[in-house]
Amino acid sequence: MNELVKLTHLEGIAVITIDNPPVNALSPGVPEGILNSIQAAAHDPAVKAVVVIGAGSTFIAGADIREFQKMTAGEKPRLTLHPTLLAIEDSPKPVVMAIHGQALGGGMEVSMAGHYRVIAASAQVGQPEVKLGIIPGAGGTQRLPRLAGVAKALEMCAFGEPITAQEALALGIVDRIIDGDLEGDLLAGAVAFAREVADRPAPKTRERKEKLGAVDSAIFSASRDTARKTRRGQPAPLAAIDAVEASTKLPFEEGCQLEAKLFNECLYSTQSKSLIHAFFGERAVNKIPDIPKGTTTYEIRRAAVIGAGTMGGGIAMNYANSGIPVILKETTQEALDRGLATIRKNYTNSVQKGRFPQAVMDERMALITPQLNYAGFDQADIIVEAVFEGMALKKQVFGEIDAIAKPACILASNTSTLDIDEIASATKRPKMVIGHHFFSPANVMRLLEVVRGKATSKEVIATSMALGKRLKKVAVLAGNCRGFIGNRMLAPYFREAQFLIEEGASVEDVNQTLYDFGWAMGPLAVSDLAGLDVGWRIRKEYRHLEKPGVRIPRVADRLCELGRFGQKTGRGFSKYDANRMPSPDPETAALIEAVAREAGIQRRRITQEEIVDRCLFALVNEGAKLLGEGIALRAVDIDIVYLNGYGFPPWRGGPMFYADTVGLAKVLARIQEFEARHGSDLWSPAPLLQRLAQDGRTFGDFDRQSANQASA
Ligand code: ZOZ
Ligand code: ZOZ
Ligand code: NAD
Repeated sequence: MNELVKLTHLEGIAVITIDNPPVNALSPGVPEGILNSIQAAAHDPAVKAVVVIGAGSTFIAGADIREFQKMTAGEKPRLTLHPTLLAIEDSPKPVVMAIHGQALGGGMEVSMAGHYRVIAASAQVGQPEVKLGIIPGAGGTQRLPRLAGVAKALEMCAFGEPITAQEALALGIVDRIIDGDLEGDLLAGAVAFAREVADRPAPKTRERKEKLGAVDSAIFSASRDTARKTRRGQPAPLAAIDAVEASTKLPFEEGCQLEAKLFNECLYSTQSKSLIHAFFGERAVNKIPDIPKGTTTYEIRRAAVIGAGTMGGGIAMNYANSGIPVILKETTQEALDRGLATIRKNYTNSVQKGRFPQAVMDERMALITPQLNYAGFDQADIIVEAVFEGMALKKQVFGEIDAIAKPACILASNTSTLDIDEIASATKRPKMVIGHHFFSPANVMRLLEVVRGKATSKEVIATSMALGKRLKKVAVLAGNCRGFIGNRMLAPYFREAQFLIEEGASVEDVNQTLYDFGWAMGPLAVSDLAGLDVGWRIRKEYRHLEKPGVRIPRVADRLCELGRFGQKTGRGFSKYDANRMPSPDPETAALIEAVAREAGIQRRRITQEEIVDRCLFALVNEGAKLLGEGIALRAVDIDIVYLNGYGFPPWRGGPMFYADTVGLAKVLARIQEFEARHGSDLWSPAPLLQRLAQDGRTFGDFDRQSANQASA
């Protein structure tokens, strides 16, 4: 019917194949191709029924999201789906949707317009639009309740998680699972099904009512409560709930009109632009200009981790979770036992929450071999070092593992800030040395910052990026400098948070204001989570670089001197109970006042605006500096680091995207104000930021220009 949609025939069954690689997104032309094919089949007397199937690895992954980007950038909409879906549903010949891979978003909506659905056992279906800050826009919120029932439709549309083929069958969303993994099995099964139903009256989803009756309205308020709690600050889940509720109150067409109105409101919001930016950003970070796809990678079958502290234990869990056996080495039995007890506690929590059964926990625990020596390290394909932050210790450990590891073993450091090249210099194989910077809690945070030393080989980088995916992380490549991308920016962010408490804000003011901005945790809470002693060790490493007369934060060091390292000791900026719940610590408050007094700081009332601007723009300014230096490949890489490693609100798109939405001229002006007040040592504006602001450009423009130059 066109390039994207093909119509063929199999003895009385019309087969419509959507062929728009890589994921059969609904780009302009696809809905039209389906519509034309349906009409041709309707008019062909030889056709008894119709099968719609996807070519390649999936059915349909949804609307072409790039079209949404074009629309919000001012282009006229080129995509319409609703009329095509009505035409499918009104087809006089039964239409069977044959789903493999994924039927997501608009893909799920297409499938629900069919009269029947068959599905491969490994496939998934879902309405993930809310993850892009939008809601289903082609009747999904109206048809899904009619098929799955209101409660499940509500959950799927408001929270976006896909479901398995088996669940879809149990709910009545699909009619049959087709077994068989061979190419052609699904088509054969779908065609056979189509023959079975060819003579039956075809049920139209939009006319079905049996699952809409007797709905307890309490489910909507309960769902709104959950959305407000778990999707804090996001209107799209609430809009999805409104639209699903409408399916129980309005006729189908009116429900669709309300859905379309809400869809448009969501689509043209900054939140949706931010989340779509993050969606493509997560895919962009894999593209490294000098490391082409297909670069040889090392096989990773066995791993070893050194240090079973806050990070080492979590890193070992990541390997075990991915089925990779991992040795966990410590220096003392006590530290090893403590590390293992934390791992066990984390897994037990997950089992208790029903995340996976006890048997899975047992399998994972069995993959972790705790020990106090280097036995078996000669078999490891990768060794990850996670000992205390200190160059002398790191070099000692790297010297030791260099002597034991096989030549093809990757030697990775989880250092937060230290020079990867200097660490590599302790080995005879600097090309095998790389930073694998995980984030606390390492079993939870999705980021893996991969730090490239000057000698690191391309194969080691390519392996690290692929390994990130295997460990279910988002890997972002960073250059080697103090703190790389994430922590280099974190330093001024934490600095301002501490200055603000010295100047008059309370710990709770700072944490709450940034939590309200959308961060998963405030900065002082993150310091307590990571361990104040980690930053203390870092500051001691770099103390010789401090410039006399330049103000530095003092409170964290003073807490460390008192043995208050944060969550791990139950006290830090805040106090913690056994369940990590914080409460204000009056002793810390007194300490802060004492520090301020000693430094001659006149405490004053600090506004929330000042807290947000000082912390956020310190972050952005440092981001712009390291972007200008080439430490990050793109501004979006920085965004992905912050979204996945530090709990930055996804609906603000990351710090650089946030700065774009504020306007770089405004951001620069505020930084210049802070420079005038607090000095150039702390607040000199990044040259790149100045350039972009002067030219009226954005970090997004910078990325586009870099991409154009790379492809020229
Ligand atoms: O790609 C994974 C995925 O989850 N995709 C997005 C699924 C999604 O969110 N679908 C909903 C879209 S919004 C929608 O459909 C609204 C709606 O209700 C329609 C209403 C229409 C109303 C019109 C009114 C104006 C997936 C699980 C599918 C595959 O994962 P993989 O890891 O195998 O592959 P990826 O993620 O690396 O993707 C491969 C390449 O495909 C690009 N891509 C994926 N989904 C896309 C898409 N491009 C455009 N639109 C999509 N829906 C992806 O960017 C990647 O590209 P490259 O260049 O990096 O290779
Ligand atoms: O609040 C969420 C979050 O994302 N917080 C931000 C965390 C963050 O910023 N991490 C980065 C720290 S900095 C770092 O790692 C880099 C570094 O090198 C430090 C160096 C020092 C600084 C140098 C300066 C120059 C968080 C994920 C923590 C919790 O999520 P929620 O708020 O949604 O709460 P929950 O309770 O629903 O938790 C979600 C799942 O996470 C599990 N969990 C929470 N805290 C944990 C933990 N697991 C282990 N250890 C912890 N401390 C929790 O059990 C839950 O699990 P599931 O199974 O229910 O999903
Ligand atoms: P931690 O103090 O919790 O754990 C360090 C562990 O290493 C201790 O259990 C210690 O006994 C052990 N250790 C010391 N020397 C050892 C050796 N020679 N062999 C084996 N084990 C040894 O510290 P952490 O927070 O897990 O930090 C570890 C590393 O990870 C540091 O480089 C740190 O900068 C980095 N890091 C920390 C965080 C964080 O948030 N805590 C995040 C990312 C990276």
